[in-house]
This record gives sequence, C-alpha cells and structure tokens, in this order.
Amino acid sequence: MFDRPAEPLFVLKGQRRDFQFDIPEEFVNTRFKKTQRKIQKQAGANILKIKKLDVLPDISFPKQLGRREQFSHFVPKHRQMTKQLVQMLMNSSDVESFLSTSAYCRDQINPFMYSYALAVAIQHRRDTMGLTLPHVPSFFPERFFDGSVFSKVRNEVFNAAAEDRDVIAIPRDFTASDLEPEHRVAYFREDIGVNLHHWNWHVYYPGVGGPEVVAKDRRGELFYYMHAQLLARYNFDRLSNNLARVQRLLNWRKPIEEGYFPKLNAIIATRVWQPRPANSVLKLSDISRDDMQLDFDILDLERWRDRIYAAISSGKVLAENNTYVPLDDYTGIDILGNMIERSDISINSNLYGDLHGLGHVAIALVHDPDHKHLEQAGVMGAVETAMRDPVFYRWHSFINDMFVAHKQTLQPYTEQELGFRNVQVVRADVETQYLDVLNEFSTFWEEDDFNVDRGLDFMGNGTVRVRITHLTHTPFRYLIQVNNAGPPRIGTVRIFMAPHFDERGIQLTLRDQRQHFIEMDKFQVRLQTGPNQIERLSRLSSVTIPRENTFRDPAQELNADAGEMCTCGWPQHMLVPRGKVKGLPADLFVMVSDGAGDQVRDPQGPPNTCTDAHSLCGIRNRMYPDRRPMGYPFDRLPRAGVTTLQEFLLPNMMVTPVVIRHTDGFAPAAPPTPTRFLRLQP
Ligand code: CUO
Repeated sequence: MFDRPAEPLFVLKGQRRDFQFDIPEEFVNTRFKKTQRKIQKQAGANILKIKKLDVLPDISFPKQLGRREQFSHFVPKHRQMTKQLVQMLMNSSDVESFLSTSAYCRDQINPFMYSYALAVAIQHRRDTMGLTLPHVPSFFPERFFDGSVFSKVRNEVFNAAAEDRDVIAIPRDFTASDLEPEHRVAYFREDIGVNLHHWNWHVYYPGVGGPEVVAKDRRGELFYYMHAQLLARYNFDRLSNNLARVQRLLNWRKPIEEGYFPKLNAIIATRVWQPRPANSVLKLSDISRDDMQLDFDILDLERWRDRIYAAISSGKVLAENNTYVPLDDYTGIDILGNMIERSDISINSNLYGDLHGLGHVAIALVHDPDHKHLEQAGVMGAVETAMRDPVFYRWHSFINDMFVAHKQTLQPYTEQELGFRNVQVVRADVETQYLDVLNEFSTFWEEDDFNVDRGLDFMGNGTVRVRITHLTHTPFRYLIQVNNAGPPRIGTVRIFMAPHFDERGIQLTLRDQRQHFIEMDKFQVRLQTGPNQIERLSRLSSVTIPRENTFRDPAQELNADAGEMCTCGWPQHMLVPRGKVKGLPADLFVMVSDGAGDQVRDPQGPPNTCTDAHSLCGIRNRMYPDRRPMGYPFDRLPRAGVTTLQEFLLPNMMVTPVVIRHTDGFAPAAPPTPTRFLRLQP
C-alpha cells in the first residue's frame, strides 16, 4: 500500500515488481479501468485479492485535499480529515475489510495524509500489531533527501541496467555553505534517522483519531519530554560546534533571523517546500487561507500563550465543564502537554487554543499567509520535515519554556525522594572500544546507503541507492560499581550527560545545566547484597533504536521471520553528540534509584514488542514503564542550598567528567573484532 505512493494500486508493486493487488473494479478510477483490465493478474506475480466492500465508505471530506497538495499535520482541516480516515481504518471489522478500506482509499486520498493515517491504524489495530511500519525515507524520498539527486536517479533508472546502477552520493553540505554559521549543525537537523524518529513519534502518539489512538498513558507528558530531549540534544551539538544555545522565539512580530533553504524537490507534491531567507522582511502575520479554511491572528496565539501562563502560575486550568483542575505534581504536566500541543484530549481547546500547532502553521506559511501567491507550506508544516529548519528549535524552545515554568512551581525533590537507602555508586566509567583511556567518547563520520526506488513512481524496477554521510560514534559500554549494604533489591540505573561549559566557556550552574542533560540510558538491575559490577553496552540504550531499523535493508523488511522493526526512537548513530576535535568536556551522571518506587504495574502484563526506545517512545499501547516523572531527577529545581551538580549528589549518584572527541573524517573500516574492549575491568 505504501509502495510507489502516487502510482495506482493495481500496477505491479514491490522491489522486483512481482507483487500485484487484484482490486475490485469499482475501486479503480474510471479513466484507468481499461489499463487495469489489461495488466490485471500478470503471470508470475504474487497476487493478493482484495475483497469488495458492501458499502463504499464516504471519503468526500478527506478527498478535498488534492492528491498533489502538501499535507500538514498541524493544519486543523487536515487534522480533521486525518481523524476521519484513521477512525474509518480503525473501525474496519477485520483484517480483510481493513485491507479493502485501505485499498479503496489508496488512490483517491492525498498520499502523504493516507500513509500517515494508515501507519497510525497499523500501529494501533490489534490485528496488525507486529507489522513493521513503512520506512518513510524509502517511500517518500522527496521529504528526506537532497532534491538534486532525483534527476541523476532518473538517469540511472532509465539508462543503466539494474545491476549496473551507480550509488548516488549526497554531499554532507547540500543545503548551505559554512558562511552560514547555523549550517554547522545541519547534519543534526537533516539527519535521516532524526527525522524518521520524529515522524514515527507522531505516528505512535497521534494528536487526532479518537480516544483509542490518542488517549494514551502520559502522552501529554511524553510530548513535553520527548521534545525537551530533542532540544537538549540539539543544544549539545550546537555547543560542540561553537554555537550558542537556541534562543526562544518570543517576539512573533519581528523577522525571523534564521533562514532556511530546504532544497527538497517535489516528486509527488507539485510544489517544492518554500525557503525562508535570513533576516528578511518576512515576519509572522495573521493567516487567512481559503484553501485550508483557516483564519487566525497572531493575537490569537498571544492570547492563548497568556492564558496558559496564567493557568501555570495559578496552578490550575479551567476545564470545559467550567471546573478548575489542579496542575499537580504528577498529572499537571500531562494536562499541559495535551493542552499546549492541542491534541484531541486537550482539556479546553476553546480557552487554551491550538498554540503549538498553529505556531508551526504560522511559521510554515510565513511566505504566503493569505494564499496570494498560491504557495504551500514550508518544512515546518510536516512532522517528517520540520526538524530540518533552525526555527523548529526556536519555536519548541518557547513551547518548552511553558513546561519548565510549570515544573518550577513544583516542590523540589527531597533527599528522601532522590536517595536509595544503603545503596552507593562507587564508580561509573565509560569504556570506548579500542581506546586505551577511560571516559572518552569518540565520534566521526560514516556513510550509509538508502534505497529510494520505492518512492519513485513510474520508474521501472530494481534498486537505486543514494549515499548519505552522517555522524556516528565508536561503540562503548558503561562500567558501574554499586555497593548494596541492604538486602537484594531492584535498582533503576539512570544515565544522563550534559555539557560542562556554556558557550562562553563558563561552567554551567545546576539550575541551567539540568535542562541540558540528555538521557543516555535507563535500565533495571538486580542488586545483590555487597558489591555489584554492572556492564551495559551502548547499543542497548533505552533511548535508541538499533542501527538497522534506520538503515533498513529492504530484503530484511520482507522477511516476516525477522520480526517487527520498530522505528520510533532516537537513531543509535546519533546517541553521542558530536563533541569537538580537541575534546568537549561533559558530565556523565549516573544514578541508581529504588526500583520498587519506579516499577509500573501494567494490567496487561509485561510488554514484548517495541521496547527498545522506551525512554522517548514509551511502549506501544502500554503504560509508560517508569513511575517517576519523565526527566527525573532533573525535571524540577534542585533542593534549597544546592547550586552545583556536586552538591546535588547523594550516595546513590555519581558524576564522572568525560570528554567527547570528534574526528572530522571517516573512521577506519570495520574493526577486526567488533566486540572486543581493551579493558575488561574498570
Ligand atoms: Cu513534534 Cu512540534 O511537535 O513537532
């Protein structure tokens, strides 16, 4: 269904064009019926028969978005269309009718909206659970790769035999030159895995689609935490590149300083993503777009902002039924997350509006707020492209600040809430493969290939690959020594890392630094009485998905025995910030908290799939697997009298100074013994 999205469904599909859907004639556009009859049931093809539907669903509303127009996850009308589609797909009574409904919609609905809605349904239906979601960079390459490669790709497809095709390399610096300081972190913003994660997160946690897909355990809180982590990671990479941390986008009536020229060409969509010149006269304006049935003013955004801040400072929000709901220590952040994002379960969207979503829209339409030029949105309009633009981080820093303001109203954690009686972290070290010093991370550049042919409609068969350059790091492991003077117990090991210095080279105070801790890993251990030696490999991080889930091999994708490849999660290759050639000093924080207080009793029992990246993605359709507030212990202000990280420490915590060293080149080819560590004992 996802394969070659703009090509009719009855055309041969699959990597080798050897798969065919046998579709009821009434599903096919009248103009194509003769063609369908001619090519139906090709000899040798694997054929899947699609059952007729007793009643054809009414899709007149979602069909209003043209097939070649841009779909935005943030435009309310598009969201309503998506909601209708998701509900229709969720309500199909069994797999067969789900397949038929999907097939019926496939060639009539905008492909970007369709694939998002279908992915949401696959992710949430009980009978499709376990299916691997589509790898969006392969199916929609126009949203991920430098647009200039597609003419070369076309040339390969038409002129070279499948086995003789070149791999087309995309330079690392395709969107700007080093004259633009912001370009130093383009590798982060334009990383395929980073953008893939963001698309998938919004598929796992859709804002619309009815309670069964939206109302998940702590989803509002995870909206806050996942995006806060994106910002902390981005700032870490900015400091690695001698850039100051992101400034919040506070004044919406001034031009936006940062420009961005995405260079993503259209293949399916008819319009390219509009660029935004730096410091231009462009500034956010009132939006009046007939094509989107959308009118709102910057004043609306300002009103919603002020109401939200007023609610935060009064510690309560006004629900639709006119009662006040307190923003307490544990549920307050969840209420705020849903309200500020503006999901279907926002507590009162009439009063608190659609601040985050319409901010995305106002920025995405800054070049044509009234549709005078018949232009479509910029990259801020879609979740799979928004993170490419520097302004994404400025907007989300503003949004994040509201959550921070709420957290500052809460009582700091007491020593009792932070401690773990009789448990002491004695040492915490990092050992990087092939390095003979401890506590040093090593990052470098690496190349990887992606298949893009399945996103190229009407272009023959066989593989076409593009090659990208991305950041990566040498595998490492944590070596942690813990003394347990009590009985055997479960502990949760929480590992964070933050830069040690700010952009001026001054040591960060804990008040500031706590917002820059990136989560590196979180896992439970059984602590025996006495000394415990804990070893943990970097590739097991609870923040990341395995490398192969980002750089997917299509052959593996077709192998049902390979199991589900979960795609929500920070990409493993971006686990460690870039660091500096001379080394970037950072603080590695390790804490062991009391597992008895952390564990969640999920009535559905222990989860078994898609648990890889639970810190940022939770566990599919289950309770978030950690009872503590997300970001604990740094989500609240430090207790009175504590100003430095050292003062914050209790016996169950440890800070280790580490260095992140970057090699501005490609590391040597695959090491001879990939699992070997030089030092077996710390
Ligand atoms: Cu993920 Cu603004 O929510 O992009």
